Amino acid sequence: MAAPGGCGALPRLLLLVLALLLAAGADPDLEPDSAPDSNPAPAPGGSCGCGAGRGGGGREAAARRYAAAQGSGSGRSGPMVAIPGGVFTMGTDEPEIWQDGEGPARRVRLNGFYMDQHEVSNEDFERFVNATGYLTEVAAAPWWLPVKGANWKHPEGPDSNIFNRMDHPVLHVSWNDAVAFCTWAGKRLPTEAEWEYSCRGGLENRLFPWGNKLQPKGQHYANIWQGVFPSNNTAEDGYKGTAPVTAFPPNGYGLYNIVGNVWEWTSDWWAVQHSAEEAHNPTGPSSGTDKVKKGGSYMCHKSYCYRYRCAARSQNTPDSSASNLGFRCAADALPERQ
Ligand SMILES: *[C@@H]1O[C@H](CO)[C@@H](O)[C@H](O)[C@H]1NC(C)=O
Ligand SMILES: *[C@@H]1O[C@H](CO)[C@@H](O)[C@H](O)[C@H]1NC(C)=O
Ligand SMILES: [Ca+2]
Ligand SMILES: [Ca+2]
Repeated sequence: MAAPGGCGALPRLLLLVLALLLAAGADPDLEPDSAPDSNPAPAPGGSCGCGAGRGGGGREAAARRYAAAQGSGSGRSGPMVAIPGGVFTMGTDEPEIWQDGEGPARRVRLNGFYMDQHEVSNEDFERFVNATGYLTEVAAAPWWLPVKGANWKHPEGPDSNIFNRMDHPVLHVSWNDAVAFCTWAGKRLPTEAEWEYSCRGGLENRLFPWGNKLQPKGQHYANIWQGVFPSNNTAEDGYKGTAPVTAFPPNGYGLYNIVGNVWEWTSDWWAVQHSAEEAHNPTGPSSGTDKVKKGGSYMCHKSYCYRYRCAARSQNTPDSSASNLGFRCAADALPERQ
């Protein structure tokens, strides 16, 4: 079995691990800290006895919390950029990871909209939690906590904190949490098409937001993984984990870290078949089980997760959260309070 994205030089052991994980249906980008699917085994020793998966109770509770968060505030999160309407080529006819549904290339027409200039930061999210008392899905699932004790305030478990990284992206937030935040801020999640159009920054047919070369003139343009995964993270780009949300040069639309740093939730349901017909403001399938995430993360390397490209995509269930998955919001009009 070939690892997605091509992996000529991978050691045999890593290939074997990959093959096992793929066979087990794990997320192929091999992200060890990623939340499992929506139906993990209950925490060892943790006896909730409820028999529900992580989404059990969570889904309904999240809906309740989301409803509670609605209408409780207007725009109070990071600055937005006006993205001009236009037509662009979404996806690619030269997919690097064909099973992700990167193709076909298709013309998509979008109305103008606004996009957060950067990923939602810990500070942004704390302002939201302070104002609403919102509990994230992970924090609201007590039986889940003993597994690692990780949540947005304690990204690596109970002994960790975010005090010295308030300007880093918020982590361990589910799709439902992201929707709650954007709604509170007077915004919404971007569609996959809006996200990809934003990523391309006005360039056509390029791999990355800045062009086709990963490191023009040797410079790093995104926070990804350098070194041998998973044993040796050399952090050549300056960051072993997340970076501040405004690190690295912005793209043509003035957007930071649109690829790399953390994956970003979009509003679309996941599917891998797409019509080649031109579309106008597409919003994806009307239903599904997973939501589309875009942009790759600080854990991505070409050898196993070549997904820090604008056309690349992956998915998680809406109640999943992970140490490398965040979001940014979009809007049709600027919220009243910036
Ligand atoms: C949230 O509330 C705490 C406690 O009042 C305060 O110290 C902190 O600065 C607030 N955070 C933000 C982002 O406003
Ligand atoms: C990690 O990779 C760097 C650069 O290739 C190398 O200098 C270093 O010795 C490696 N460290 C380990 C623990 O393998
Ligand atoms: Ca890095
Ligand atoms: Ca990102």
